[in-house]
Amino acid sequence: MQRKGTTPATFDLFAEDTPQLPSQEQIGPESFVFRGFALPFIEQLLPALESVLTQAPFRNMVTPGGYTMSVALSSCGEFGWITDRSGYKYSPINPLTGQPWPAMPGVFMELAVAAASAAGFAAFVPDACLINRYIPGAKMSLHQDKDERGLEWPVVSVSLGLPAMFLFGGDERRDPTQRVPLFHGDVVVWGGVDRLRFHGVMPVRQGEHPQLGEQRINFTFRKAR
Ligand code: MD3
Ligand code: FE
Repeated sequence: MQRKGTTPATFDLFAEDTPQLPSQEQIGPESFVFRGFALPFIEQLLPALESVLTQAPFRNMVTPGGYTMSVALSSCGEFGWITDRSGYKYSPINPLTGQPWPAMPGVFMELAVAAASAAGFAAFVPDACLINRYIPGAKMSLHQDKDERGLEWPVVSVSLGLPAMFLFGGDERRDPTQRVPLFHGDVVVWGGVDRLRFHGVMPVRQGEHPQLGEQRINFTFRKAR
């Protein structure tokens, strides 16, 4: 997957189809893609991520249906997202360590607040950041995010590493989906009428990212309570 904005611009006199980063796209009435929005934060973001993962390592969770997710998960902030035999929920304790989740690093919070505000959601203070890791082949099936109590708040997502094709559906599982490619540094904000739309991620393709290697990492910032 080649990102348009990274092709050399030499003699490109008609460059309107090769937007420079950062740029903004609207994919729903209240959903926005901010291309490259996380790039100015990267130098601080990656060491903060390392520190979180040392305290709360990734694990492949098993759904209540007995299916082991191909996406590995961790969390930071006041609440993390867990599954057990009884279902999915937010918990202040990491069941793997018996400890509270690592605090949300300052740079994570700054990035989430800035992106929400750029999309018109003022005063967004997330209390949970879910961290997903996709190795090549990993995918996320079409689903809704509705375990949060504060559905009036948006979700902010940050994509790092290998690119992925995001699937954005409608309010019903059977509704058609639009495909949105997401690249290293892209930030997406979903809120309002788009908050309960079905969405998923197609299997991540084999590749090697210069900074993150053979993986895609996605942060989703939410207000869980
Ligand atoms: C649209 N993660 O963790 S982030 C998830 O790339 C999840 O890892 C995907 O879906 C990923 O639940 C996609 C994008 C996302 C997150 C929440 C949404 C899109 C959303 C909530 C409502 C609508
Ligand atoms: Fe989701």
